[in-house]
Amino acid sequence: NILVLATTNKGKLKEFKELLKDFPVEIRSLADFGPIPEVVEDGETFDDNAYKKAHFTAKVLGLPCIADDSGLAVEALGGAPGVYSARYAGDNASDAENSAKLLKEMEGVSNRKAAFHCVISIAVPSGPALTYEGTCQGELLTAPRGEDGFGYDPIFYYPELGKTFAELSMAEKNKVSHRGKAMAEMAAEFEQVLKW
Ligand code: ITT
Repeated sequence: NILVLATTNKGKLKEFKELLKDFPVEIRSLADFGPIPEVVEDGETFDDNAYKKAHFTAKVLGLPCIADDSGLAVEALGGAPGVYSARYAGDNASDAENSAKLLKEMEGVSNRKAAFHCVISIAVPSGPALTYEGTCQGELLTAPRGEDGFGYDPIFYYPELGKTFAELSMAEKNKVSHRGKAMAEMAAEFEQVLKW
């Protein structure tokens, strides 16, 4: 059973490899294939984009694919950056630039509530797809803390553990994160996934 991880995000890739390590599948990443056309991520929801990425890549490669669309929704900003999290500070913005822009937008704002969202979609070349989701509530700090993780992890404080996501090991983060929760849902149905 080959399963392709259809993501170009190295942080996600690492977490998925760890989350899937005990599953009866042979993991491949996009780097194992030649260049493939880029997916247009123009959906308005995490669901739309996750499905698009998984469905398109499964068709192109002729293999079952798993894709993740995720992002950070900040309450005081009406849910922004949301589906635009990867390019909040511009099309080729770095993680640090995106976080810096968010901290600037949040200067002087006292409601710091934020939630990570993740939708995972698994698609097979013939078309059908299954989706799973997870969310994780936290608070935005005013300055980054910690070295691990990726994206907005250094400014996302997780009160239950008293640390930012960048101060957690990957195993600790996977236990509580939006992605970990979505994967736990998928794990519960993995028999069904494998029947494809
Ligand atoms: P792929 O589409 O190739 O998977 P991407 O980075 O473009 O890669 P998204 O469109 O789903 O993926 O954007 C998700 C962004 O949300 C990501 O770039 C981070 O900035 C942020 N994000 C998602 N999950 C995160 C996490 O666990 N920790 C920190 N930031 C996260």
